This record gives sequence, structure tokens and C-alpha cells, in this order.
Amino acid sequence: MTTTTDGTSPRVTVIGLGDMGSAIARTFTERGYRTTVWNRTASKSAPLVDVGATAAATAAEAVAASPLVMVCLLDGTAVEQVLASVDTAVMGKVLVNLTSGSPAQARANERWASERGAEYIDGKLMGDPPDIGTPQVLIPLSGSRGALDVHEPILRELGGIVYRGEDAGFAAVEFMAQVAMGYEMLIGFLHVLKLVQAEGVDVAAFGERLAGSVAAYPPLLTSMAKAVATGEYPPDLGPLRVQAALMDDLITHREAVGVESARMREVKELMDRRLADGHGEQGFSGLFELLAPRAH
Ligand code: FVH
Repeated sequence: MTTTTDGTSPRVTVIGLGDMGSAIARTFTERGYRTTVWNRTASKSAPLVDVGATAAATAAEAVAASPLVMVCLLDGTAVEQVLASVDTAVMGKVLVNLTSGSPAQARANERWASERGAEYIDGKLMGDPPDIGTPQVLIPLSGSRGALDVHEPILRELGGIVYRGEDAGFAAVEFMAQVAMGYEMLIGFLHVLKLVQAEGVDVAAFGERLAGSVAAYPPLLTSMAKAVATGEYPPDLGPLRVQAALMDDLITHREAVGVESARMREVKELMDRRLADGHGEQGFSGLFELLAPRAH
């Protein structure tokens, strides 16, 4: 742990003592930081007081207690409500918001903080409460580089922090992309389990086999991202015309065993458009061109 110029341990405030906030406050307290905590439901402060934290009566009092204020609440609405209640108490403070949320919310929070004379860092917690305080948690941060330089040692107590830039929204950009990637993959996985279960296959054994095949994806995803970046679409997964030939059977099979096929119909529609545009010898990543305007 670092110490302040007068040799005392640094002060830090934690706003929000849910599963994550409590893990954060406990980590700081147990590592000797003078930790002040506040939670809407005051009783959640008790376990932290038991290990040496100080419970503030109001959020504004908690903010006033430390130069560094960590906010870890359920969602953006909760952050807005709590920040509104503390208002100008944030002046001169460094506000680190670790609540999940969008890039737009992060940028709005930074404007709010700046208007009140506070510096803002937005961070996203990619890990689970028990992993707080270990390198198992990845914490992308963005916003004030100056504030990060001052408080980096304390923030590093929480896990593996990585700075993504001065734009306060960048940590959320990474977080939202990672979460979306997870849900896109996992809802597909559940539909595939539905498919094999409909055929009487043991889903646990199949799931284990399928999990093993996921190991092949990192190099493919890396090459697809490069293809999108360059606009050159080599035949990843083989030429698109060959891939498209399978789609009707794949959809027919799914619907025959009662599994919805909306996402597969979306893939087929995009493939058919790419083929119609004359890109049958290119790869699957070429569908990117039909998804959104090309990044400038
Ligand atoms: N838990 C996890 O595994 C994930 C891991 C990845 C990151 N997430 C994000 O972390 C944020 C906090 O999540 P959490 O698990 O701590 O959530 P809860 O245990 O439900 O605690 C929520 C706290 O927020 C307070 N709160 C909710 N609404 C309000 C409000 N309107 N005003 C003030 N405080 C509010 C709540 O207070 P209380 O209910 O105890 O009074 C808790 O302190 C989150 O963004 C995850 O996405 C966690």
C-alpha cells in the first residue's frame, strides 16, 4: 500500500455496498486504506465497519471524507440519483465510477463531474466479486489521465487495470462489446443445446465436446477482425458460396425439430445479399459490409 506525504494511509470512499461494492470496500479496508463507506440501505455498512471502515450517514458525507470516491451501484439510474444527492460535494474530488453502463452515460457523468469541479474516471468491472483484489478481474478505465496517474496505486489494488484513453466512454465501449460478444455466443450455444436435445443427444456430453471446439475460435476471430479492418475478405470458413449452400438445410432441420431459426435466417439473408453482390469467393467476415456503415 502507498502512503500519503504525511505518512498516513490514503483515504478512499466507496459508494454502494452491493456484492461488488462490498468486495471493493473490504479490499481497501483490509489493505490498510482509511475507507469510508455509504450505502442506500445502511445496514450493509455493518460488515465493513466490523473490519475497520467508517460508515457515513449520507452519500455527501462519504464523498467529503476522501479525495478518491469509488461509485459501484446497480446501474446508470442509481448513479444519477446518488450523484444528484451529493451534487457539489464532489468539487476537488476524483470520481471513479465502476458501475456498468453505456459510453453515453460515462460521457454524461464526466460532464456532470467537470461542471462541479471534479475529475472523472469511468471503469468497468470484468470479473466477479470474489475476484476483486486479484488479477482475475480486468478493469478497463478511461477518462482523466492525470487523476489516474495520482491514484493508480490504489486502483491497482482492485485488479488488473488497463487505461483505454481520455474519452470517458472508452472503458464502456470495451465493456459493452465484451458483454455483447458473450451474450451473442451464449444465446447461440443455448439454441444449439436445444437442437441436440431435440435429437435425444446428451446435452452435457455434447456441451463438453462443443466447448472444446471453441478453442479454435481465437485465431479465426483475430483474422476476421483484420479482414474487417482492411476490407479484404479472404475465404475464412471457406468461400461464401459453399457456406450458403448449407443454410437452407440448416434452417429446415432446426424448424423440423422445433428450434427457432430467426438468427440463422438473418445469416442466410446476409449471405444471399453478398452472393448477389458477387462476393461468393470471399469469406464469412465479408457480411460485415452489410451490417453497418463502414467505420471511417
Ligand atoms: N456482481 C457481479 O458479478 C457483476 C460483475 C461484473 C460487474 N457487475 C456490475 O457491478 C455493479 C454492481 O453490481 P452488484 O453485483 O454489486 O449489484 P448489487 O449487489 O445488486 O448492488 C447494487 C448496489 O446498488 C445500490 N442501488 C441500487 N439502486 C440504487 C438507487 N436508486 N440509489 C442508490 N443506490 C442504489 C444498492 O443499494 P441497496 O439496494 O443495498 O440499498 C446496492 O448497493 C453493477 O453495475 C453490475 O452490473 C457486477
